[in-house]
Amino acid sequence: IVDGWFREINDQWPGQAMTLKVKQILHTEQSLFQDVLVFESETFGNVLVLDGVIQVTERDEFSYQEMITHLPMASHPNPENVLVIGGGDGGVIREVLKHKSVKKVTLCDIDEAVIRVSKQWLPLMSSCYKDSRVEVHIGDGFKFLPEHKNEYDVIITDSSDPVGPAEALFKAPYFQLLHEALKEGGSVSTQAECIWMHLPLIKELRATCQKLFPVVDYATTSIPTYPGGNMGLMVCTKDANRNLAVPLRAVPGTKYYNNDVHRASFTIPEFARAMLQDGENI
Ligand code: AAT
Repeated sequence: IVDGWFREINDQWPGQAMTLKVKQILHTEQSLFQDVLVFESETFGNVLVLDGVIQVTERDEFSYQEMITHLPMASHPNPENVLVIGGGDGGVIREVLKHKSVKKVTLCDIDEAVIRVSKQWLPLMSSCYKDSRVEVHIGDGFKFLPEHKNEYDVIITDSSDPVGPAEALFKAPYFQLLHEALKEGGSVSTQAECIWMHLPLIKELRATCQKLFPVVDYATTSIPTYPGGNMGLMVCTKDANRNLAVPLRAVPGTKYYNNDVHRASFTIPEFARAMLQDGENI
């Protein structure tokens, strides 16, 4: 923070940085895994930052959390048992619980500090922790999955970026574990970076997924406080006959997601489509 502005300077997005005006710092701590900061911003509400990287702001979090959740959930015929890896702020659980079919949602975040701090400073995301269908496990998603085979209808990986504790969550062995933890016909979605700067990583991730899942698709959502203002989501299913871009039902109480947005989100700009689908280099 310099002169009252938080700057998100990071090697993952060289030469650019989101800047937010700080009203007051609410919490700082070095947890076992990362540097945790919460501040109140001038125009984006409270902001959670891990290792210098913006995770959520109260103003625009719904765009990402609704999309990463409802793309796999609304295209699944009957999601009952759901797992969230990461997502300690609680926003994705809040979205999962909007589906009437859900009987249980388990959250596995590596860092208890994120959950604790979110309960205090991000109540609109974390209030769902009180719901009796929610179970919380503190631990590494990579270690949690091998103990859970053939168990979940949908698994959502709401992880931080591939530097630090989430690095393993972007590689092939993790996707193999996801595949094994899913029931027949299950789907996954994962945070999949930004077409403006991470196309090679996205392409590799997509190839990894295609080796395991018969259906793999890539969607994007618009979000001002993530790098490049655009966030990608990789969505895969074990059901060879499913079209992930087709929602099977409406979702109540959303602010970004609707069934038209669902269908449209899988249509991506030509430069990204060409590289991901035709293998053209940009
Ligand atoms: N809901 C949007 C916020 C996130 S949070 C990402 C979460 O992933 C953090 O709470 C972090 O503690 C958790 N996490 C990181 N690594 C692991 C792991 N190995 N196992 C389980 N949880 C993990 C996403 C922000 C995206 C940022 C985009 N620039």
